[in-house]
Amino acid sequence: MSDSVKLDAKAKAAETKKRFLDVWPTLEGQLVDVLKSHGMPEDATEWFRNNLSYNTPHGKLNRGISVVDTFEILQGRPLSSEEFFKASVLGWCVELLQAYFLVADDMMDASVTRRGQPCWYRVERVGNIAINDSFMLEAAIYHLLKVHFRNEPSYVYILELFLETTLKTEIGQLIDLITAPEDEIDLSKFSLKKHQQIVIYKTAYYSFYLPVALGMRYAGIYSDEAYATALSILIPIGEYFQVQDDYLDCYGTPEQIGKVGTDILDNKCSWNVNIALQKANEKQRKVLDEHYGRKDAASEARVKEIFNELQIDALYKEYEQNTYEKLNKLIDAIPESTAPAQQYATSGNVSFSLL
Ligand code: DMA
Ligand code: MG
Ligand code: MG
Ligand code: MG
Repeated sequence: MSDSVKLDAKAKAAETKKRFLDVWPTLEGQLVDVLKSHGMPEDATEWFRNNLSYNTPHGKLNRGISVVDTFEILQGRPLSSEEFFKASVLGWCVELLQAYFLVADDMMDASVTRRGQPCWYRVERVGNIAINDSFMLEAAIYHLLKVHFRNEPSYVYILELFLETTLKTEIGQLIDLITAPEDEIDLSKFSLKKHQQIVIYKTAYYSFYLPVALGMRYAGIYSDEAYATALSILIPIGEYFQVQDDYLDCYGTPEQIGKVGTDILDNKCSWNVNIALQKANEKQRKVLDEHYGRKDAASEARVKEIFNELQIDALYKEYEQNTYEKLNKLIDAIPESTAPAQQYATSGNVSFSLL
């Protein structure tokens, strides 16, 4: 791509993000109105408004915007304002799904910060109410879908996509959590195979397949083959994305990732520890066995020392380069007949910058 085309793509992406963000206040207002229509007291409506605004619009928004991009690429022309709005509603529903998962995930992972602010359950007066708040973020999805999509031919397909993807993600969270028991640390139970299954279920489906499949459903695509093709490339991209999340849990700065890593303390079957287990000599393995998953900073530091000795960061860079090439090959192998109109694709090569 030439520099000017790249610049155009960047300017267009910034413009789309701005327009996408502009849709949010309308949706937030419609959701808060639900509580008002039930005659709820002011403190309840304000609580729900805070829940929505604290947890929904402050992320990277890649997932939500990806619905809009997919829909526009498939139309092969700029969207009307009505079309942009409706595709954005679907995008915001993906962001609400993400908010719902993250509020719960941060409680389950005992995390401290998210998107550069305290995790919702750690905000004053919230605590365990965050459990119900996460349910309300999920319920918000189905309210918005009913208001905006009930008369669309794609309505049932869209509902199915949200429901089935939610189940997959929850299965993923289940295996993530039971592979990381707090009181029974046994690193011999970890493997890269297990890790792959965890990350595909807990992350890849909802973060990568769901937004694209929603754009396709709304565009009226019915071919099973088209969804299978989308899945065949989006699941490996999602897997790569979660490997990067695992890597950054240890190697990213809080400023960079907006959160403080907890994977070592939490005994998580993460990419880093699986690679370390493959490379460790007997002495290093002993340190990992003794210190991984222990809830103290000194143990965490000992594990990080071993990761550094084993040069996990260099191994990650190698993995990243190989995966980038592999993913581009997978994309290039998709037959032209199933590829969308090229002139509206924002880039020929996928961009894997995920921060
Ligand atoms: C996140 O896995 C998965 C879901 C479904 C939220 P994670 O706990 O590694 O995410 P994070 O590092 O953002 O807490
Ligand atoms: Mg987490
Ligand atoms: Mg988690
Ligand atoms: Mg993580």
